[in-house]
Amino acid sequence: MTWMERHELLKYDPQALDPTVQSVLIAALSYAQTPPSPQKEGRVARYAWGRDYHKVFLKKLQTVSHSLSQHFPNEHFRAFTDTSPLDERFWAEKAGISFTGRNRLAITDSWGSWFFLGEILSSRLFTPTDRPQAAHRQCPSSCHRCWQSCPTGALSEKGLDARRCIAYLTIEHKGSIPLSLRSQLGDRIFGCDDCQEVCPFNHGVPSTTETEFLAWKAGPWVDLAGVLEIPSEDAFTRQWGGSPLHRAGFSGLRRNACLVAGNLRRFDLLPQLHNLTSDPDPVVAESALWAIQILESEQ
Ligand code: B12
Ligand code: SF4
Ligand code: SF4
Repeated sequence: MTWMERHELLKYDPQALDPTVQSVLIAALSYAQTPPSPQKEGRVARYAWGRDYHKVFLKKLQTVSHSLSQHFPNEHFRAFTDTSPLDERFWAEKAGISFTGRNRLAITDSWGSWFFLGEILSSRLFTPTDRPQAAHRQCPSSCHRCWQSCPTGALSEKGLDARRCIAYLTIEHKGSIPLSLRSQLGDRIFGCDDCQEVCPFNHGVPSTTETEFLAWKAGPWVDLAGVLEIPSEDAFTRQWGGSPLHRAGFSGLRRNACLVAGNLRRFDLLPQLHNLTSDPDPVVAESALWAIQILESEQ
């Protein structure tokens, strides 16, 4: 994520991004859903169960932008979610809709942290008409459940060490996952929700009504054999295009599936893993070999 260094100065200064910006309009879109039981294999973080929010949320923000442009024809409005250099949690806090918890996520009273953030950069100066509420809230001083629950110890008083975060390792990281962190992945094939699941603000939160999230593409679990057997990059894109899982890439998703197969002691997947040891992608081949070694040492 070296782009973050390049964006450092822009995170808190929208006018450095676009000198005409006068207001940042912040929006939140819930993706809250409860996982059905029983548990299966290849756990997927909640935000990725349905259609990619970059598409779903951006479309909504663009509709609002378009409508604002019609009301204020001499002004500019640009919509983003996730992809702007701005630190969206910081701006959500400024807007008064949330505070940033010890899990480093934006939290509101009614939605916990199960929501996406997006923004519209506006050349028109909007003046808030109500008083920010949530920005005054904070984590209870005695609560450190998110730190305690993190499987890799990525959270501490220093903040989040992204290099240890399973969300980073399974989604953004290219190449092999460090040996010392592989077993902590457990059954997680894409992303991680542990520091949100334990948060008291996330209990009893109403489900999202967004149909694009409720209609699952990946859903809460992904069949490991299916991922290990994807024959080509084209087949990968056909299956996962439009889902957040596409972000991990053909290499990353198969790498993750190998490690999860090892962690879950999936002896029945040994044939697929053996096939992958001769894969042209060295990261996938090495991850398959790691899983085989774990399984064979226990047979
Ligand atoms: C990069 C990024 C990530 C990275 C880094 C996360 C992070 N906390 O910064 C990774 C890939 C790990 C990640 C993971 C997730 N993300 Co993310 N991510 C972003 C993104 C694109 C940029 C955030 C950013 O600028 N971070 C950098 C700085 C500002 O963050 P910081 O934690 O305050 O930085 C401090 C630490 O890095 C620390 N530090 C620096 N070096 C070191 C070294 C050590 C050793 C330590 C301990 C600390 C440390 O110092 C920094 C300054 O205080 C935003 C979208 C956006 N544009 O804002 C989404 C965003 C924050 N992510 C989001 C989501 C949903 C997630 C996940 C929940 C996905 C999942 N389930 O797997 C996880 C949650 C992990 C967590 N507990 O934060 C949502 C959060 C919504 C909300 N309610 O808050 C956002 C806002 C996207 C969106 N548009 O909705 N994400
Ligand atoms: S997403 Fe998972 S690995 Fe990352 S900080 Fe939260 S609990 Fe830790
Ligand atoms: S688990 Fe506790 S400390 Fe962590 S974000 Fe939630 S309230 Fe804050």
